[in-house]
Amino acid sequence: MTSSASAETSTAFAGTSTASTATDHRDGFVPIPDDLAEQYRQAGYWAGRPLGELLRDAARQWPDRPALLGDTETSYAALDPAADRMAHGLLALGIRPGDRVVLQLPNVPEFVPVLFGLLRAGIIPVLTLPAHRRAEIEHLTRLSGAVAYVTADRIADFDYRTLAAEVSTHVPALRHVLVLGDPGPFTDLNSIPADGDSLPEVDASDIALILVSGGTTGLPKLIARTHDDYAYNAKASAEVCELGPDDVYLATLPVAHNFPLACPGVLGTVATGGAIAFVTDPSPESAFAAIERHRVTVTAVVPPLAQLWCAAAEWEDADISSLRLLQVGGAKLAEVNARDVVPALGVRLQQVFGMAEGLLNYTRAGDPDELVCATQGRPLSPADEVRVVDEQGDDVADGEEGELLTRGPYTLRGYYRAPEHNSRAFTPDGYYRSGDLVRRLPSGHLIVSGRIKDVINRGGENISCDELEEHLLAYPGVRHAAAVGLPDPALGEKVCVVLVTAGDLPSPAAIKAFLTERGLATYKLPDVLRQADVLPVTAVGKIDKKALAARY
Ligand code: OOB
Repeated sequence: MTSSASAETSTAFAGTSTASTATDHRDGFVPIPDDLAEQYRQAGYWAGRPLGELLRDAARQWPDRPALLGDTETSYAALDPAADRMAHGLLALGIRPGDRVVLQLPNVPEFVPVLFGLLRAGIIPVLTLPAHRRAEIEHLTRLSGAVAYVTADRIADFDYRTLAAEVSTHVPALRHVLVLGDPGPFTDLNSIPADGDSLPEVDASDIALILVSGGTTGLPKLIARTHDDYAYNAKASAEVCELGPDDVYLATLPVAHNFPLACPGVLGTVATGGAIAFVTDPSPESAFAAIERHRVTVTAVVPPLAQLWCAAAEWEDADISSLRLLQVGGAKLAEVNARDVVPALGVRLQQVFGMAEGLLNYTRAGDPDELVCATQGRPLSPADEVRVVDEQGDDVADGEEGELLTRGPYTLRGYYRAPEHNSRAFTPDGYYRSGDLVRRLPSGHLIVSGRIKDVINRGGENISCDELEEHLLAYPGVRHAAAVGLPDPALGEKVCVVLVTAGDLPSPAAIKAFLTERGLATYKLPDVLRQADVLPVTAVGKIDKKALAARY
């Protein structure tokens, strides 16, 4: 067995004291200031251990327990050396510690040894989603300065080797393409694992991996997360979800996303010795079958999927009684839909309001139903600092709406290589401006009431899309609702409402009467009403408002 930390072989993976070069991976990284970092260490939030050690520890503590569930089962004792072999193989190709590698894999068990291999080699994965295409992959490859691209041959009917060929042509710095499955003209990922004596020493305060921002405007941004901060993110999340070695986590959302990756997701499950199962298709048919087969206990979904699962529970025969916790987050779960989850699926509901940038909010096991259904949880860490501020940046009282600003032991201080954007996205004292509008209850629970960007400005009147959608969802037969602003010569923007309904589209007059009946201001009533079979969604499954607005 190889050792993960050997002082003699510590090479290019240097701390801040080493002079940086133009390609140094820390160029453009904004660390947490030293004095605060020291406090986080003192308080035990940062354990000073690299993420790769999570798996090492699990293999020591639970060698015979299953780690990965697929067609075959992989124990922790088998997974640990598989990750080492991947690390050695990557280094043997000439990829060095500190180099960036764009990782784009579907939800398959192989994702785990590849991720841990990269982490143990000190190579920094840029975690992209299967739904990303040329524009995003090229942009992320260039911006991160990646030297390699790890992908799959095909996912559904899309051929990623074609995408790899295009990206390689346009980004000459990309030296390697490694493919899981049939490699075509590229390198077979499964042919690279190798033996070796020692792996580089990895500094826990250094960048472990890079997440991609979920922002719905502009090009995606890079979020560099350190070993220290991300290990805390995963472990503290596992604690809140009471994960243990008997749990089976189902990766339903794309695993490269922060939510299924570390909230507590794959990494939190590894940290607590549980097993991980995977589905590439989150539909009730496929996910329920996986839940039954692997006796899944925990999974995470976005609100539209939660709704779909609730409806499907009526007709699907699969036995999903092993599921104890359904985490729902990524977008606002309307209270009416939250109330359906427990009776429809027979699970505990947990709302999760998180962001790749850091801050996570969870409802807790002991919270009364009222808080679980009507709020998006409260901050994970006692060290999370949350401010709710008005347009002038002044704190508002509890219960009042304002923008959520945050900093803390696992929240970024700046996007990677984005100094110009950072000057707007952070306050001078380091708070991240989330762009989310929230109300804070005296208990600390937050209610997401909208997004600064997700507002329609109708002739100077601001309309929160979330608020309008919540009302529309209460209309009988309305399954999904989305409000978007459409350009209007007189008003600037007009309110367009798109509904997915069980039967015929209600008439505009009926909708207006219904909303008026619910006490909604006249200016919030839709100007345009449209019907859709499905709403377009972003890579992680949220309603894609940009695409929707472009449709009408
Ligand atoms: C998660 O992360 P991202 O980075 O894809 O998106 C973050 C944004 C938040 O700023 C907020 O606008 C929205 O998504 N959001 C929610 C929400 N959870 C996220 N809005 C309302 N209610 C919620 N429960 O989406 C994410 C990361 C980790 C865990 C969970 C979600």
